[in-house]
Parts: sequence; C-alpha cells; structure tokens
Amino acid sequence: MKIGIVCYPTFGGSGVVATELGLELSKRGHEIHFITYNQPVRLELVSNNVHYHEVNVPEYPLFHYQPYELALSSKLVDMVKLHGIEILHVHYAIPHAYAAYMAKKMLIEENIYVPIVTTLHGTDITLVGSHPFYRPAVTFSINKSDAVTAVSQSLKDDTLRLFDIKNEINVVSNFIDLDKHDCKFTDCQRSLMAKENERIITHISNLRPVKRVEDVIEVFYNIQKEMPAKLMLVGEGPERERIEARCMELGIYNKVAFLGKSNEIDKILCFSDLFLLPSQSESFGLAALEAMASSVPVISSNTGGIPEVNIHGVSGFLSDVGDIADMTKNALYILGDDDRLKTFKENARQTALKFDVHTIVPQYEKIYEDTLAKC
Ligand code: GMT
Repeated sequence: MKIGIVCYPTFGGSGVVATELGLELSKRGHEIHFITYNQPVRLELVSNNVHYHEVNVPEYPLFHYQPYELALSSKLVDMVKLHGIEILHVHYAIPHAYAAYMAKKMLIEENIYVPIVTTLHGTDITLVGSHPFYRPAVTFSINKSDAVTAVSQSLKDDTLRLFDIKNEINVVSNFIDLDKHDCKFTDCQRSLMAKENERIITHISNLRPVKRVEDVIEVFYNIQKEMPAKLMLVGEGPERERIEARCMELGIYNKVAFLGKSNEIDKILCFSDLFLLPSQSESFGLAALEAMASSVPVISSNTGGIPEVNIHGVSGFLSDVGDIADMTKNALYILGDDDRLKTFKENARQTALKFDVHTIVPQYEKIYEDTLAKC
C-alpha cells in the first residue's frame, strides 16, 4: 500500500508512535510518505520506501495566526496526486483529522478518493480537544474519518464520554520494538551515569504540568534518604526551571542529572533500576512501555490507560495521583532487595512482550485493508 502519515514531528509520544509505525510498515513492504512540518525526530530516511514531505507555511505579517491547516490540506492534495497515495493515516486529531477531511473533499472534486484513518493519542481528546472552543470541529473530524483508532481502552471510553461519536473506535495499543531495547551497553558506560552502589531512577517526559514532575522529585528525595541513588531527568519543557529550583531547595541538585532531549534513551534505560511516571492523566504511557521493554519496573499513577500497561505488583506499582507516600513505599520495596529488583525487572520485560511491534502493526494493516475495501 502507499500510505501517507501525518503527525507532529516532535519528541512527543504521538510523533514517536507515528514514526515507528511508518518505519515498520516500510519494512513490511509498504511505501510510506510522512507529511509534516519538520523531519520527525526518530525518522531514518535511508530507505527506498520512506519519503518525507515538508509542509511549509509562508509567513504573512497581516495574519495573527498562520493558517497551518490550509497549508497541510494543500500539501496532502498535492502529495496524494503526485505519489498515488492510497490512504492517509493522521495521528493526533487536532488539526490533522480536520485538515485531512478538507484534503479528501478537494480530491473528490477531481474524482480521487482517499480514505482517512485517524488515531487519537490522548491530549487531543482529554486536555485540548474537549475544550468547548475545539469540540465541534474535533467531533466532526472524528465522525468524518473512515476509521478511528484509540491507543487504549481508557482513551476510547474518554472519547465516547466527552464527544458525540457515531463512528466505531478500534483500540490499537502503542507498541515497542523489543529488539531495540536489548540492553547492549557496557558497565563502563554505566559508570558515566552513577557510582556502582547507586540505584538509578529515571523519568522521561516533555516536563509539562500534566506529567507532575514535582512528584518525581519528591519521591526521589524520599528514596535517596534511604539509599544511594541518582535521578536521570530526560526531556525539556515548561516545568524545568521550577523543578531545578525545587532540587536546589531540597539540596539534591547534585544527585539529579538534567539530560534534556536525548537520543540515547535506550542507553539511559538500559542502566535504570526504576522508572517514575506519576502523571495527572495519560492515555497510554509510551514512556512506561519503553522502560518496561528495557527491563525497568515502573512506579506510576493509576490513571487513564496506564493500568493497561503497568501491571500492579508485577511490572511495578500503581498509586493514586499525587500519593507520594505510597509511591515512595513501593519504590523502596522494589529497590530495597537485589533479588526482588531482579524479579521486577524480568516481569517488566515480560509484560512489555504483549505490545511487541510485530503483534500490533498488523492490526493497523488490517484496518487499512478493511477501510480500502469499503471504499
Ligand atoms: O503526553 C505526551 O508525552 C505527549 C502526548 C502526544 O500527544 O504526543 O502523548 C500522548 O500520546 C502518547 C502516544 O500515543 C501516549 O503514550 C501518551 O500517554 C499520551 N499523553 C497523554 O495522554 C498525556
């Protein structure tokens, strides 16, 4: 199939999922066209089957807001015509599903029919999409998609609760390439991160308020009082300054490594003993799955789709949002005994197997085939 993929090219989960999906589909023989405003961060273009088409938005000083949706719709029309793209898969409803619908309508005028698959990722539904200013357009574009998927059962339930949806929603989980998380680094590389006797705790996110990074700091503060430990904070975002200030205030700044946007996540996770994800809301929690695939147990909040990924008492523990005392207790339980830690590490990897790329990607292929067959 010739598949057009529209996504955000950033470090965020939806862009990562879209990119990994496109790369895996290309390995399975499909021709993939990424259409977005920057090259997606994890995109490797050294492949005959993978193409990247940049959406440019000309700056016009009269406009307070530059019309990205318009530029995207036009680019989609051009790329479908030029490359014979058969199906468009848009990741994150806003504004991609809306722009794709406009492109589809324009193409129909030229007797070209391109169906649209929309994947809902989380904040496009829960935080942003359900805002009254956006809800009518989001509802419309979900209902006008030819197929809709959500990355967890929890997100499907939220979508049905928050919007008036007539379309069927298929749950297709986020996935992971387990081979990419086979720890292949040396102890000498670990020694660059921490001393031998120190436990390594990790958090990876876009440091937005929804991630509750302040809880990560509080839990880590409690852990390091009980045992030697280091915290790896990976990612950039609006909370960083506040978090740095809090680390200074608590006197733990020298135990926290602010690693920024890193391309070495596999290495960092390879040496981690525990992953913290205390988010306020999370449709799936791809970062937790990446940790688990690297054999890192997860201490997380019990919210959204996380319980579909992190299994309480097996791959880690779940606590109520903001329950720092419970998260600390669970973290110390896992970290406090070498044999127990080893068991949780093995369980984490085992639990991640369910989300293997080779199990999940065929589900998308089936949706494309069924959608094309209906048109
Ligand atoms: O919250 C993020 O890290 C970014 C956000 C995005 O839209 O890229 O992530 C969402 O999509 C991911 C991939 O499907 C999910 O794993 C995340 O749980 C989800 N984030 C939220 O729901 C807050």
